[in-house]
Amino acid sequence: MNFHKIRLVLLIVFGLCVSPCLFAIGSVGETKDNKPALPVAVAEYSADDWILVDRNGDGKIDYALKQDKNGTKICEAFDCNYDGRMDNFYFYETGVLARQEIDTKFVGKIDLWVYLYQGVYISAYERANSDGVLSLVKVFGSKTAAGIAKNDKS
Ligand SMILES: [Ca+2]
Ligand SMILES: [Ca+2]
Repeated sequence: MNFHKIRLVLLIVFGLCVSPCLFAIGSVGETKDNKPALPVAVAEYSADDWILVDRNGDGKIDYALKQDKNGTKICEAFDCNYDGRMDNFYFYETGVLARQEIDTKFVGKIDLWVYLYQGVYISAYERANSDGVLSLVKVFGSKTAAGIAKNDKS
């Protein structure tokens, strides 16, 4: 096995370990499930499983946080426009931000997915139209799992 093949195998293994969600990235024109992975209605968030916060003091929950038994973040949901529906969702892997799903139009459907590398670098994003069809897919760099899969085929 030559150096390039060993490097490719190591990069793929690293990518699989760091951010498996990146392999969910689609392509323009492909239908994307634009339903949020978490409930939209703030009433569906139970204080048994979530830390609930009323950020603006109007008596309605608008932030929810789920942690594991060690206090590591698993996911967060925000109601950014305080209309009773969560519209901004953060998903963590081993406590590191891996993906954000946003309902940018506040209609109860996700239309923007942002994938992160090491919790801070945007490695890719996808945007869907109102029918859930991907209208924009952008993948950045070659240090991400998606970039390796896309660019490094040696
Ligand atoms: Ca509130
Ligand atoms: Ca909302």
